[in-house]
Amino acid sequence: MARDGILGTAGHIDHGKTSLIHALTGTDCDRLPEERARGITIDLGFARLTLGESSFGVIDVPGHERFVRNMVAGATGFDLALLVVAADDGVMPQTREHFDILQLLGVRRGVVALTKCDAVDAVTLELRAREVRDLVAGTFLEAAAVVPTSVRTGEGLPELRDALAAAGRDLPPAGDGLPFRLAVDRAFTRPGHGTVVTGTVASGTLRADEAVAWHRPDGTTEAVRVRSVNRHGEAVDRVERGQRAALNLPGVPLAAIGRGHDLAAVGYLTPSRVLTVTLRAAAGGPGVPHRRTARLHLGTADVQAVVSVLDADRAEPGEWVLAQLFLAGHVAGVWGQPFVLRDSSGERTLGGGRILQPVATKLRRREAETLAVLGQFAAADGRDRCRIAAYLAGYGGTTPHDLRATAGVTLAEAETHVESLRQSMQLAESPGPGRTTHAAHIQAVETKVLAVVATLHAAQPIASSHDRVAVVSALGYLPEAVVTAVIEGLVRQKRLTPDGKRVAAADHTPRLSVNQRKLRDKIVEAYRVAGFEPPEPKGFVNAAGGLAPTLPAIYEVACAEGLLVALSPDLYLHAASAAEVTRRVRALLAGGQSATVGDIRDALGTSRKFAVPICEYLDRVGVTVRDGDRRTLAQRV
Ligand SMILES: Nc1nc2c(ncn2[C@@H]2O[C@H](COP(=O)(O)OP(=O)(O)OP(=O)(O)O)[C@@H](O)[C@H]2O)c(=O)[nH]1
Ligand SMILES: [Mg+2]
Repeated sequence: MARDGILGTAGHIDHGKTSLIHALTGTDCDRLPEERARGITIDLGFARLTLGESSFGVIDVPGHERFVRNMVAGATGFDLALLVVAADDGVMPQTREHFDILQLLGVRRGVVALTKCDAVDAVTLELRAREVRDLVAGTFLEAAAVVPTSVRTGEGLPELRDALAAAGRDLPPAGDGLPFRLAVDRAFTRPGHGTVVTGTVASGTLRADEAVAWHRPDGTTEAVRVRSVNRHGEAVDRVERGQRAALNLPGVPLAAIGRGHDLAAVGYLTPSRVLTVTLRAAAGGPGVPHRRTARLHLGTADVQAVVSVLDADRAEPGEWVLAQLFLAGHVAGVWGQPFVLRDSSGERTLGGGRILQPVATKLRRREAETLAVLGQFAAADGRDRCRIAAYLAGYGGTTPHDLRATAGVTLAEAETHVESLRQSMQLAESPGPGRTTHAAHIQAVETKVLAVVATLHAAQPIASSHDRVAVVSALGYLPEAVVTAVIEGLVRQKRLTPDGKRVAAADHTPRLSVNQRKLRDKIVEAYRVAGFEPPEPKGFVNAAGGLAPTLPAIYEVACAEGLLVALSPDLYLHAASAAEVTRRVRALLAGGQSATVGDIRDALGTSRKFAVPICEYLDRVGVTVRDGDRRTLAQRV
């Protein structure tokens, strides 16, 4: 089915672009007074061209070298390029530069018009045609029609229409399943309506009355309502990818919005000042060295950027590199989005490429593993892109919603791919609802957790298990939720053995049997409840039944595990009570105070029977020192 597309001009100044569009459409795109006075195009012009059953939004660009930035802003949405070369002048600098930009932006279809053919003889015309063929050899225009035209005589205009209709046939369907996105290229007010912005719909569909996210270059985002949607001056129900659209935003002041701002489905894009990209230095240019300052043209945005070349010292002319762009302002991009880099003075095109990470953090240069992953990312299919995006998202993982922008897939595709990658164990659950991460990250944490547990066992071979908190804190540099989830996963996989809030390695031979551990838990609980008036071990003989002979071993393990603290033979405190004792005695003796056993007994609210061994314990562990019958805090060295 025929669909609308965007037809855009390209070519050197004065080569007859605007005249040709006028002849084809009846619209004079030079609408600014200054353009009319100077006879040149300064900013983008818009028209509409009907070719058979297809209708094209036309964008006429300026050829002047000083306005290439406007050309780039328009060219970002071209489905079909009309490269204009004047037969009298031939291929000129902006013919080449515009043509480079079309290639960098990934334009795939087009036609060449050899204009002003009334002004040259047949031999010259033939020469120019050959010049053009040389220029386009090996590019998307290699097989394009080259049509001699004249707006003076009308020659070639029907042939040009036919050639454009043929080249514009079978455009990819509009319904791309992606959320709505549009880069604003113009803003104005319509009396009685308020602010109107225009742009080319880059993806998705927008209906009148919908809310969109308005992303500004300062990094802020605001939800705004689109009151009405216009196409070519008519109100319509909706606009879709590849169409020119005028959107009425009644709540937005004209001065607040303009070229370089983005409108997108709410929750789709995230503005960022760091991008990871694949970058090709322009073939005829100076190359792009590491740390080069440049201007990034993305959508209609034009932002100062510093290039960090990740896998080389520089991109030689014509060469692809992996790079990061550090920006002076925010841009809201998606995976695969094309961009152009020009030098800071706006004099030449340095290169261009595609976004790999629309929201990136600084990557270390020359890190082989990351570079290999990024290298695959540029050429990967949708499923692999989801896998790689999940890998790049790290431990925190990603959701199918995120993957729309970070992997350039639809929500339905993301859900299918995530499911299939989970089935094949390449993705794994990550903490948080609906989040998955790359299995490699989980495996790396699993390895670390198992190593920590092994170290704890080696340090205390007698302990049957170790507190999960000890494992989590040993890996304090990783997100706690991730480590906790990995421990649970290892327990489910039976690679760790659970023991209440504690865990043991699956191959660890515990000192205590399951029943002994149950008894240990009961005893420890009794000590916890008893506080500073602990029970006697022999009190558990009855409860232990057949296990009674093993009570000493159970106490030994409970102490090794840090659950009980031994004060003297047959006298134990719960670990929490022992900590509380230390805290209270420290408070009592603070500021150089001294105290007798009786004072300490009163401070703890216990009896002399326990206070004496408690004081001896405090001397032993270096909390207090004894001098006669008084104690003071030990001097800490
Ligand atoms: N003889 C002749 N002159 C032409 C033809 N087409 C355009 N011109 C003239 O060339 C001059 C430039 O034409 P424009 O259409 O403004 O050129 P442009 O490529 O749009 O220029 P910029 O937008 O400034 O880059 C004008 O004076 C036109 O009258 C043609 O087919 N034959
Ligand atoms: Mg013009």
